[in-house]
Amino acid sequence: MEKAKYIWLDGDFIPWDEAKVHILTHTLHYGLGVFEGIRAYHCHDGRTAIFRLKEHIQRLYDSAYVMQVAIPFPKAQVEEACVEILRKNEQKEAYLRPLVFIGDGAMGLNPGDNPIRVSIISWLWGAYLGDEGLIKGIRLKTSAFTRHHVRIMMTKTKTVGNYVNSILAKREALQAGYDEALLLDTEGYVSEASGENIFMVKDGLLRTPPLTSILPGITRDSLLTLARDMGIPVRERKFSLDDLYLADEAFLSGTAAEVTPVREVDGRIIGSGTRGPLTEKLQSTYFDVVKGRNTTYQRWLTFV
Ligand code: PPE
Repeated sequence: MEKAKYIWLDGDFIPWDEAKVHILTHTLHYGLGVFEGIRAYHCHDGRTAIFRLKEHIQRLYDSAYVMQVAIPFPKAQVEEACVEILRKNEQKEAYLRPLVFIGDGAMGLNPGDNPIRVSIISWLWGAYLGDEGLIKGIRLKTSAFTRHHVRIMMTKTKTVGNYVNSILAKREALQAGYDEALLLDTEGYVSEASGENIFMVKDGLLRTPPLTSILPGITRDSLLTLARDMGIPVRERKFSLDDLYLADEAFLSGTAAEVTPVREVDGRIIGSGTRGPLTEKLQSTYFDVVKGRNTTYQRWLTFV
């Protein structure tokens, strides 16, 4: 990763190399922390726009609220810091990572009154699943690990510790020669990938699992809005692996992964084995929106 000049930590911009924490940092030991991933794009007119900043920061505060982690900054200040860090780092395009964590003080499972700390990091992050993946599609493997159950984890939060489940699944997929892992829910229905939501297309119908026990993806929400506005029929309902194997098209959505086509699942070729036509349409519309070429959705952009 290429270093930027500054990192925002607890209200101040400090040099990248000085953004360090103590080894007793509570989150390091027990995994209670919340985070976000946000992208800023270099627009066609030369400006930089952060995509759906308000929604990402709202989800950060929602995650923190559910996990009873009191963020010691007003939302507006964290939003402003996301804008400001891009200016300070002179980045036209970046991935922003706000992270809320519990600092050092008491050890043990009850964090007591350890300080709640907030940082924002910005760095250049290319295509999450590869440039080729964006065009040709990736190979997905169903994981032996099940997605978190709603009585085990707060599945709608972006909690640090939740991602151990994702890491286990991702590594398993990579070790088997696949690009990404698909996780099923505790009933065995398709839920989401290690770091993305999933969509499938069958007979012109766009399908995605409901928000029962998955991360309410902001990219997912954006694509559902775009699809509905384009007149594409959409259904948010559970589906099984055999539904997915028989799909005409499939793709993953996420801030990092953007819209990545899926060309194979567990050895079954999906549709024509390449990026499908509806996937391509949604993908190109998504890129037009985030890069400010499509002005209909300019309400989603925060210009830096
Ligand atoms: N599900 C999971 C489990 C998930 O982590 C993400 C984002 C999504 C769905 C899609 O959410 P959204 O970005 O709001 O559309 N994953 C982030 C983390 C990537 C990482 O490796 O770190 C991301 O895409 O930023």
